[in-house]
Amino acid sequence: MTPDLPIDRYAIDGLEEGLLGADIGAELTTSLIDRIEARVRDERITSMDRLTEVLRDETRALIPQRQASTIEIARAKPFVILVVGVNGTGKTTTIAKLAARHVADRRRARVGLVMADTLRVGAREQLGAYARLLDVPMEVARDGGELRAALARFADRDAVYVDTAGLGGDPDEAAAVDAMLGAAEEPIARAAVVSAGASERALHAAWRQFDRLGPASCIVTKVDEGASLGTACTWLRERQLALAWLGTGQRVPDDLAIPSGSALVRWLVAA
Ligand SMILES: Nc1nc2c(ncn2[C@@H]2O[C@H](COP(=O)(O)OP(=O)(O)OP(=O)(O)O)[C@@H](O)[C@H]2O)c(=O)[nH]1
Ligand SMILES: [Mg+2]
Repeated sequence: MTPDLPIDRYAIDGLEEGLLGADIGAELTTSLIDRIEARVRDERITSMDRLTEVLRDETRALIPQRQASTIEIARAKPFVILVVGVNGTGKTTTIAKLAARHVADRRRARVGLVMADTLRVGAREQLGAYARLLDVPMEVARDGGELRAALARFADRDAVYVDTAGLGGDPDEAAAVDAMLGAAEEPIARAAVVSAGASERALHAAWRQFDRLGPASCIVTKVDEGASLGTACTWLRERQLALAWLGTGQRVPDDLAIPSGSALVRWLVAA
């Protein structure tokens, strides 16, 4: 025991080691440990249970929260959310998970799906299969005009999810989504999907695409595949992008988690 730290110094050192070992990176680890140490001192924390709670709180506080604009737009009816991301990150699966949750909601929310990826073979069939399973309507939109028409048909819906083609390295792809959003003439929230396994370099490249689309929130998928959440969390902090959901597996709708402090610690440290 050190005189100024009621909890054993070794417990905090162990925590620091665990965080560094989980690839959280030096910056995130230092911020977390500094904040935890200050609270241990100020609150005279003596139990490991309380230390775990503080770790959860502080981890949650480090990751950007939802921005006000998302809440504003959530009041719109229908709440339209367009999902963007690099190929194969889990956009369509995540939309299915979110739509299924909406449908299962006690309030029996009415959901609509729009497939705006008309390029990839099978994209329409994939979302269509989920639409049939969930018994919700799906529209296809090849451009802004068709998106506007689809949204008009979904005016009675509570929530509409718009799926898009995976963004590659070509900036014109993001420009095409941007043009479609402009032509839709409706308030549309954008959510970015990234995979937890993406490297720092890949996340920065993805941002070059997302930047012009101004996503208000982010969903980090594939946290179950063994990569630490650390790289994605550092990137979210840099971009001040709010973390809305975690994709924790392939099962629809089960494998979707709210990024609570305990979920974040679990997927950060247990990776
Ligand atoms: N382990 C794991 N697999 C996931 C998760 N989310 C999606 N997948 C899988 O990732 C693969 C691609 O998912 P899709 O939803 O088709 O990805 P997408 O971003 O829509 O792909 P494109 O439309 O081709 O760009 C599928 O095999 C999904 O089951 C997740 O959270 N964890
Ligand atoms: Mg897809």
